[in-house]
Amino acid sequence: MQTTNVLELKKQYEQTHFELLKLLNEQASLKQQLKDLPESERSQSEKLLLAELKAQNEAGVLGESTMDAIFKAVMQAKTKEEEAASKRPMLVSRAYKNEDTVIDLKGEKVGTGKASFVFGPCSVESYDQVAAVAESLKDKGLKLLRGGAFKPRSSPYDFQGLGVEGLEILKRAADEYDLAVISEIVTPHDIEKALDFVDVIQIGARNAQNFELLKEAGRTNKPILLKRALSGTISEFIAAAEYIHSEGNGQIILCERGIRTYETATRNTLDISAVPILKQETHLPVMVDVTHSTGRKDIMLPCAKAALAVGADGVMAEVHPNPAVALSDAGQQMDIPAFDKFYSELAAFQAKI
Ligand SMILES: [Mn+2]
Repeated sequence: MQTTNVLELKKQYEQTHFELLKLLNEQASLKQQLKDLPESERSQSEKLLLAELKAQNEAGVLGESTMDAIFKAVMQAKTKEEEAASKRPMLVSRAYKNEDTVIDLKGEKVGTGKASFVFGPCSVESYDQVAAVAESLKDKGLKLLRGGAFKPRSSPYDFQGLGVEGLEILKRAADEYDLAVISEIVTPHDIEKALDFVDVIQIGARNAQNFELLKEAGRTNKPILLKRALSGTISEFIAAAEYIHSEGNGQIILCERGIRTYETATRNTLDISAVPILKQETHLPVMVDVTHSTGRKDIMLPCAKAALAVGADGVMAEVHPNPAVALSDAGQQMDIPAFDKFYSELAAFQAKI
């Protein structure tokens, strides 16, 4: 090959790069102008386009899989506008909103840096049972009462909760003792019903990726306490909160409740590092449920202290006036004297940090 010929070929080769880029830009510009048209109406389907392209390229030198790869990359090319949209920070993220979200529950402000406490029985069983715990909360100057009316149990033959009757009991006790109620709702069609009874709707670990339930909760203006899924990663947890926020409700409390690991010494493994990560990544209050994460009364206090030490906005634990006869989680609920001791030691620790 003659030198001049090579120089000419090199020039032509280089020129194709510019032509290709120019064409790609033109294509993106046309796509932008057609953006209000549904994708199916902009051109033939990608499949037909590719088939036609391959037919035209029969005499070409590009290999078939290379053609496929180039075609795919070209079709996925984003305009500046599309690129910016895909990088938009999530509504729950610190990048989107830097200041902490504070949630006011009948005067108890969650997310200010001063920890809040949520206590109550696993399941609502009777008015007297709930009232005994409510009275104990009131004596301590506490404000947040939990109790399960709808119980998503691992077995369908286990106690499923009192349902609406349970919500009525919680509401009555909350009114009488001036408390705010947190209770779990398990199906989208019960959300509206719950609005009359509860101050906070809990979405439990088993439903943390029930996206229709999350969206329905997002369409209310009730604060939501969202638990981490049984085997949920932190990013899945944040995405679940985003499902709620994306529908308009930004009043979300995240609750770390332990994750499933190979460890059997505890019911779940309390992921204490999730607390500072969630505080860093999101602007939402973060609580720690020490009952379901540990499943052990003997280590609940040190774990609750650890939660406060790493910056949790609150601690949740189960209390039952007579745990031995509880219809669910009998082994891990504190009785009232144990609760008194637990709370006084935790409050003393809180005062020191
Ligand atoms: Mn429980």
